Amino acid sequence: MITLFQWPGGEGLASASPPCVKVHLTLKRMGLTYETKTAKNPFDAKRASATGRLPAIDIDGTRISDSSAILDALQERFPEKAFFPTEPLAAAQDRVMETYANETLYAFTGYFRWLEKDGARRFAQWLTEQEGFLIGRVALPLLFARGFRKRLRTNGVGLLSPDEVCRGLDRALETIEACLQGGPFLHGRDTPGRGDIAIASCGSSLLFPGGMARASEAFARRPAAREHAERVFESCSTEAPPCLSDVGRRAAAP
Ligand SMILES: N[C@@H](CCC(=O)N[C@@H](CS)C(=O)NCC(=O)O)C(=O)O
Repeated sequence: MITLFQWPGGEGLASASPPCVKVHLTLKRMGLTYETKTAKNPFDAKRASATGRLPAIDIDGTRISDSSAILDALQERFPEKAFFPTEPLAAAQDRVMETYANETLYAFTGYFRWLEKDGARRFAQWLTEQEGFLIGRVALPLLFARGFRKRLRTNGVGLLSPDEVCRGLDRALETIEACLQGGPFLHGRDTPGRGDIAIASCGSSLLFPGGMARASEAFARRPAAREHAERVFESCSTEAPPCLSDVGRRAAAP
């Protein structure tokens, strides 16, 4: 029995949270059956996860928090279904890219959701439409946004201007495209690894909900990175969310 505790999603994306999407895609690619429990507020998350953060997972009664620890546990528990590279150099490159997504791309996602003007307006609008947004007279996710903003400032990304973050995102997408030379997946591989999945999860979250202007512009300039994200979803038997294809359509429009 596998239960995934996650944040809500919508608009064709299983969760608005990149690490939750990462675990979804991994479970799908491994062909494992699981149920999901969706937190509506930080209290639900605190009950579900020792860290108060999601994703968390129950595998045969053991609760694990943190997406990378969850992928390790899945690989250990179901070695015959694991698909990550195991040859030492390829496995190391795969983990480096996963960490790059977890740290760098994830921080950019937070910036566009909580600090950049257009992105924060769209994300707040999406949040207000979610069930459980209000408890009593308090808009919980907005209180919870304070924690995110504080963490972004501590990490340094929250102190940057939108132009600086857009340049950083451009460089990150350029880096991803360089690592895609020679194959459909990172480092010339024919199948996705944990790095591919982590990057596609952050990429789709950067564009979620649809219409995030400046993140979309960055992706429109980097078609190989966007197409890679779509390919990763498909390789995990999951339809890519429209926020990814919309960028491609807009970029192709005269
Ligand atoms: N490194 C963790 C990050 C998990 C994480 O920060 N999740 C966010 C949502 S994307 C969360 O639950 N935040 C709640 C909070 O910070 O209170 C992972 O990969 O699972």
